[in-house]
Amino acid sequence: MGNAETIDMSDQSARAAHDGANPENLLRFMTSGWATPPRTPVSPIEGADRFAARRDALSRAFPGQTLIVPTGHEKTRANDTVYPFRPGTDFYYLTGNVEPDNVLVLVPDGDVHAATLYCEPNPGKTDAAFFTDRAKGELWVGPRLGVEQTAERYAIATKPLAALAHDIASALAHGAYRVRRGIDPALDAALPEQAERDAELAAALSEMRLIKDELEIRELRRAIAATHRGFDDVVRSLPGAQTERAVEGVFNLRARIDGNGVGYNTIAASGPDACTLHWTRNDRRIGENELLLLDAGVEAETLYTADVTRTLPISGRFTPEQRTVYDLVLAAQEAALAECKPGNDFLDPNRAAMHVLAHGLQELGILASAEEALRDENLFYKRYSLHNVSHMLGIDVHDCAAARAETYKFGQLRTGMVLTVEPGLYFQLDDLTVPARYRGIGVRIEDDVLITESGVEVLSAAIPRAADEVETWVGSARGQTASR
Ligand SMILES: [Mn+2]
Repeated sequence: MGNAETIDMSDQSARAAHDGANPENLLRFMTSGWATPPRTPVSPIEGADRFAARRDALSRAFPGQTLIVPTGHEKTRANDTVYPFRPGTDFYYLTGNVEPDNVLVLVPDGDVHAATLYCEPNPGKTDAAFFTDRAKGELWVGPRLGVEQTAERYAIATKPLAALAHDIASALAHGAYRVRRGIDPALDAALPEQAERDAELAAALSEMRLIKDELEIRELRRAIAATHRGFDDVVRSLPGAQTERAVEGVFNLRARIDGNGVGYNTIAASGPDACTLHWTRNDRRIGENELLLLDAGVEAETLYTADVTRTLPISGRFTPEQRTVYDLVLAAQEAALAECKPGNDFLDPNRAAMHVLAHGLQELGILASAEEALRDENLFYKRYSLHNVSHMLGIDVHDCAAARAETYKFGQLRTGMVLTVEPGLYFQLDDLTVPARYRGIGVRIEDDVLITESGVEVLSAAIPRAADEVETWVGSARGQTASR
């Protein structure tokens, strides 16, 4: 048994250095004279039964063992300011709950488990903390939902977080446990390491998420539709956009209006910055005849995120070199999409795309021999394409990351999986193996797809993709501005 009794759930920062002290008289004055809050009933979240079904499935996978899944805490940005809170993915998948600090505990109860969500109480204004505690006080950061209302809203038994340490300690006294590590440092420190057992819990949770249900697919569609609006906003702004940062700002505004925000940091890469895969500095001025690679996704209020990339000619017209590279990447994507069907290897779309890219690179005189480049002991095409074309997509942009290789990377595509298909070519400015006229060109085309019984549905198909469509899309925005 660990030293779970010592888990420190107390808050760190009651008062900041620049706050004054509160005299006793003020404390008395502040805690009196408030109306009794109305006890408004809370309606259950949509899909409460699905969250319960997921907890049941997890319970069946680990009979007789205590399972602990925390959501994590707010992270300090500097001193007493914090980043916006993002719930732990697995915790959210099992509860739908979005408040920080909470912990889900499944304790064996006969053949099944009893699930309890530990959360922060809402003491209202009966306790001076409501105005003295900057981190959790109601007047500083807004009220918590509280123990009773959390139970109603999320259709799950609840207890105050203060009871967590004691309850975990007594559960552990009766048997084995597993904890979702890497989310809550205090819990991790209090529970002795058992790397393999805890990794198995993380893998099981990731593998549950490999197949999406109808509600999840609906939320992904919403996130993708919002992302489409964000791309439209960017395209409309392009004639006046002078910097990558302006592009990022336009997309992120849409993400904040239509969802929680972005599902990952927006990549707004102009010109040669597109050759840096995860370019998020976004600090460059955009040149007139350059490409803009925009890799961005809106996260829906339910945390499901899109992940879409388009590469746009700023002027509304691809140069011949840009067009050549673009069409090659598009052909690779089409070849990959044709391999997206149930029963195929997860890696089949990647193999198809790399075959097309390697042969295209040979035609451009960049690779001496595509067949040589494709051999396992060479993989020379990777110098220009760098990454595989697919990853799972869901609550996390790189979803199901803890799944075992045999169920994900070396597994098969199955109906209900949602993944990206995103080939790219990146010709670095200083790459002497590339003809000078192609250097500094980076192109990625990324769509989000659902594996269906009959093959594949491209969920992001409404966002212009073929080179002519992209030119029309960007060009029409330029036309409107020119007539201003
Ligand atoms: Mn992606």
